[in-house]
Amino acid sequence: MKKIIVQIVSIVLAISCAHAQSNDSTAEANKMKWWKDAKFGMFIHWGVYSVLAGTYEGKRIPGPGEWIMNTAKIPIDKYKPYAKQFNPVKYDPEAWVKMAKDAGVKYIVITSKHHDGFALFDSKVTDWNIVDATPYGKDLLKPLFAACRKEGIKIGFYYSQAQDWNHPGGAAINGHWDKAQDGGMDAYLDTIAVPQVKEILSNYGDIDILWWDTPEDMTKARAEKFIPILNQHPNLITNNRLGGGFKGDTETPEQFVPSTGFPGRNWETCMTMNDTWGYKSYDTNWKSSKTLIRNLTEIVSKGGNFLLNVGPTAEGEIPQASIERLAAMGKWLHVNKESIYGTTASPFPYLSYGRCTRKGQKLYLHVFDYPSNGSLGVPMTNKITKAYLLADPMKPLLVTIRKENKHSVIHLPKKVPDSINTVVVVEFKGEPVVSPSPMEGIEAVVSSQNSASEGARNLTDGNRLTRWTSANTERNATATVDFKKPVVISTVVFDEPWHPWNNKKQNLTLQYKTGTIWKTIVKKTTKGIGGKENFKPVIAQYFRLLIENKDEAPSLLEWQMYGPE
Ligand code: FHN
Repeated sequence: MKKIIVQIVSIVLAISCAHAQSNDSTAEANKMKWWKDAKFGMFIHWGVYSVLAGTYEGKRIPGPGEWIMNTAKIPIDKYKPYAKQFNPVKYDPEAWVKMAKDAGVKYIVITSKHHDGFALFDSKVTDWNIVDATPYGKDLLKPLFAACRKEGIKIGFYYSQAQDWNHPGGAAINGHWDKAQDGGMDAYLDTIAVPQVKEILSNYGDIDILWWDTPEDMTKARAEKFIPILNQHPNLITNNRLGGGFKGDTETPEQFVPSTGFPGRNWETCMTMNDTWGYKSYDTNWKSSKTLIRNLTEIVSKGGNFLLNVGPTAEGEIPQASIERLAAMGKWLHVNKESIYGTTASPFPYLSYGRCTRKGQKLYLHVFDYPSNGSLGVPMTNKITKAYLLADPMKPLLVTIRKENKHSVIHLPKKVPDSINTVVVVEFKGEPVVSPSPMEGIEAVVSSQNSASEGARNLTDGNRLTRWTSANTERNATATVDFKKPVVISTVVFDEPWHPWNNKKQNLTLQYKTGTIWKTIVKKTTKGIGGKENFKPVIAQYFRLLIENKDEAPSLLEWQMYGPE
């Protein structure tokens, strides 16, 4: 009898746990719904550093503009007076929000306080803020919040919870350089960071995102100081940078697009348009609109969001170069919005000509490299019921079937409709059944492997989450595949297991065998996240990859090759 009662209790417990869990995951999904659909946000880095604009005492200081105090080791009593020149009289938050909205931006995240500890809001816990320390004297976040609400744009505040170079006890990457910075970090968190986070979460109404940054010296106990506040805002989206092991809602790759995205996690690539977040008067290394539109597309095709930065001047103007780029993105999005917002990731691991996004029974093929013969391969076996250009939906495109590689072919107009990214819509039946890669089922013969768990089979298994690593002592590894018969190859893709910040490099050489000679097709130095190369079709049975890593055992997550689609 006792046994039966125990069993019943455990079943009831299991059911209620499962119920609670599904309630939790429903609440989580509801909370993230708008964010997942939004895809495109605008980051704003703005503060006293914008006055210096990259120059201190006549010297151009390297690195990002908002780091100038740390990089140039400016003492507090020399940095603080610059606030007297922070007078953004040209600040027009309504115009900023309108410009962002026209660009297709769905949310804005602004630095409420960056690492220099300066608050852009009317803080009562320190006078190192816009109201008390500057001639401008008015809260900058309040009118931005109001403008965003008016225009239906979501709003988030960035808050540097750990680093603070102007309050005693605040952390500093590379250490303090001014005695006045010394103090207890716990006291700093209790008297400045925690109360300020309460202020930004309650001064204006409910904000949508709280964006932590650089969890330097943040232990679990220190991070926990913020949790009760967060618990009072169940709809607030937070990122993974609080520290102390808190995962938050989003992963935040910075300045790069991860090759695999983050399966099972929401993620957002944040990126600058030039080489700085905060304004630098002489940084003109602007990314082109083409790069930015393609970055947005690539990120969305991998299931992520793009948070693209602008750094306004101390007078309150967004640089013209940023305005132009945002306008170009808006122009492209105006025609192609359906292929970005509310979409999910591509069903195809790779497409030689570009990227793909999906909404229900529609695939959006984003064509970066327009086929010279006008034939666009769709590597899936599903029946395609309709195809057309998103820019010209009334004109159907001819679809034929290429039996030999189970692809459909869309016949495109000869003249390239959009040289940056032509979007072709494909309507199809069923769930996508992707045609196998030519390397599927073929295991590479490698010069060595570290262990069975990082063995050769991981290299070509189609799973970019498993990894092959050569023996510890190896620096020049080889991997060879035998297709058993001649095949046509025109694209190679590599995925690597590192973050670009790890500064890892590998030299990769792809070769094919003709007679007894190995001939080189592609040579590439990768930066830790792999890459893709298209080349003139090569017919061969044997291909090999030479992987040189000068610092450690060569390693790859995946090596795949494809023929023309
Ligand atoms: O140090 C900051 C940097 O200034 C900038 O704010 C970026 C944005 O993601 N975050 C930090 C570096 O990761």
